Amino acid sequence: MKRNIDVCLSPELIGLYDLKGKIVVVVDILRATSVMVTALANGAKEIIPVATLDEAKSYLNKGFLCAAERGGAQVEGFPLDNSPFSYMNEEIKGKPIVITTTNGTLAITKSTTADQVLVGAFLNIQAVADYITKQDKDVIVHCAGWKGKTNMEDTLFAGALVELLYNSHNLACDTAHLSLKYYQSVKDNLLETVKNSAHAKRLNKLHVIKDIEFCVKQSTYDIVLILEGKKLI
Ligand code: 3SL
Repeated sequence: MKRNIDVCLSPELIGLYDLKGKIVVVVDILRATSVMVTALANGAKEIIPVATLDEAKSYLNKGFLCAAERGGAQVEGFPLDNSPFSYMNEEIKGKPIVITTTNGTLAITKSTTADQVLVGAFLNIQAVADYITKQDKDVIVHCAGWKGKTNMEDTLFAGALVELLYNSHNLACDTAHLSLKYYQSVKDNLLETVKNSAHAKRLNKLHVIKDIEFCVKQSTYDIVLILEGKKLI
C-alpha cells in the first residue's frame, strides 16, 4: 500500500498536523539545514540543534563548539556562523556542534513528536528520498520558512522531494500538489529562482551569494541526518 506525503509550509502550521508515527523532514535551504548536512558530511561528530540563544549559551559555557545566527548574521560571542563554508575544515572534524538559527532549529524542535525527524536540503535530497522509500511510513515535509511565513526555497525543496517520491507516495494534501507544480515550473532555473527569494535578498546584503549558489546544488552529499534524542547523527 502506498504511503502519504504531506507538506507543512510553516512552523506556525505544524500544530495542525498529527506527526505521530510519521517521518518529518525538516528543511531550511537558506541555510540552516544545508549547513547541518554540510557539517556532518565534512566530519562533524553530531549536530545539537537548539531553539534559543540561552540554550546555545549554556552549551558554549560548557566548552561546546557553537554556531548562532539571528536575522542572517552571526551572533556576537559565538565562534561559528551559519555559512556552509564554515564547516569544511579541520576545526569541526570529530566534534559535536551546537547550532541555533532563526527558523531552522525552531522547526526541528517543533517536530519531535514525529516517529523520526530527518534533516533535508537540496544537498542530500536523493539520499533522503532513498531512505524514505525504504521505510513504511507517511511523510511530512516541514518547511522552516521565515519567522512563521512561507518561503520560496523551502517550498521548492518540498516540491522536489514530492517529485522524487511521486511513485511511492500519495500526495495527501493540496500543499504537496502546489509545491510539486511550483518546483516543476522552475526546476530548470532553480538558482535564478532562489536568488529572487526574499531571504536571498536579505543574505545578499550580508554578501553571502556563494552560500546561495552552494545551497541549491542537488545531492552533493550522500548522507541522511536523523534526530536521535537531542542529536542529529
Ligand atoms: O533562519 C534560519 O534558520 C537560518 O538558516 C537563516 S540564515 O540563512 O542564516 O540567514
